[in-house]
Amino acid sequence: MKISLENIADILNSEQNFTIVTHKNPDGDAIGSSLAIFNILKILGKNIRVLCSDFIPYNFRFLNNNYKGTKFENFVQIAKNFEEDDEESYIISVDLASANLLGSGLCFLKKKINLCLDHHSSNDNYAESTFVDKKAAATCEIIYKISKILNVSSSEIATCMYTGIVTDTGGFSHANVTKNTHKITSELITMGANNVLVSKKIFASKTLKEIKLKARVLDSIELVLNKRCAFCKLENRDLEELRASKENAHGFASIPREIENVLIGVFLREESKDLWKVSIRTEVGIDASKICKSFGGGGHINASGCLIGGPLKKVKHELTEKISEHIQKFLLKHNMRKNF
Ligand SMILES: [Mn+2]
Repeated sequence: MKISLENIADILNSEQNFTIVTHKNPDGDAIGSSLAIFNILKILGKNIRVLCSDFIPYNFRFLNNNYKGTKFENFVQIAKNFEEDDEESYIISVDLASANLLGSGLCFLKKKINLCLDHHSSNDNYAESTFVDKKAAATCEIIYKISKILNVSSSEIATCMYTGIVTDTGGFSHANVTKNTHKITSELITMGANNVLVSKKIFASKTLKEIKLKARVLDSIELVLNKRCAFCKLENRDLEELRASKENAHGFASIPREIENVLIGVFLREESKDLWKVSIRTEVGIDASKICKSFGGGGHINASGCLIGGPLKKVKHELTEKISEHIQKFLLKHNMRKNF
């Protein structure tokens, strides 16, 4: 069932106990929107907790200064305890396109979500009430609108929302940025968002291990389909050799698309033996979520993901076949030459 922002504000005012959940492998928007709502509801005097199946990457932990409930590091533990908890709670999901993305720690909540706030075009309507704004660059843009209706603001809330927007737009560089995104961002800075701190933590706080992992990713780049598609990868072997963990392996998905003339960039990360996490980034006019959907995944129009099983060679072959169709269609539409 669809719900209006006004009705959402009414619910936040009338309910007392809340649980916020978001997707596994949380990104800046998942964390920013969870904690923005947390801070809003705290001001409204509510009981609230935030749950996530996975740990929060270390470079987002600066946001937990105001998170008095529990430490981020304990999210996984809280999720486990919560299962035995019988306390009535209104459950809100943020930035969660499908209940399957809750991850193993929270899958017991799959059918219990009361309200979903999201901006993914692939949202599959799993919640009792759903508000999806496909034009919003980040879920945090939606949370911002709710905070305006509730007339609640603080610099902590603004910093959380700013984090979600700056990460989901790749530092305001993706095609999802609208004039509204800039308008909201400007108002967030007026509200006291610490934009300098956020940019420093997100774009300039990499560990040496992360930079060395990035070197491996760069070294693996391979161009196919007449240099219109680029692949790169990170294997578990790379992590082992550099004594790095999966936590250090983030922010690589956009790399292959940075190459001139590449229309589709693919980053492959080895999840486990013969299982690859695929991140696809596309040029405007090519639907990444369609490509990923054919492999059981989804996401945004220019940034999507899926999981594909099998040896690397087979996975790359399957992806190349599918990607080739999309590139040919794009080139034809734009009267560009195709040589493959
Ligand atoms: Mn998002």
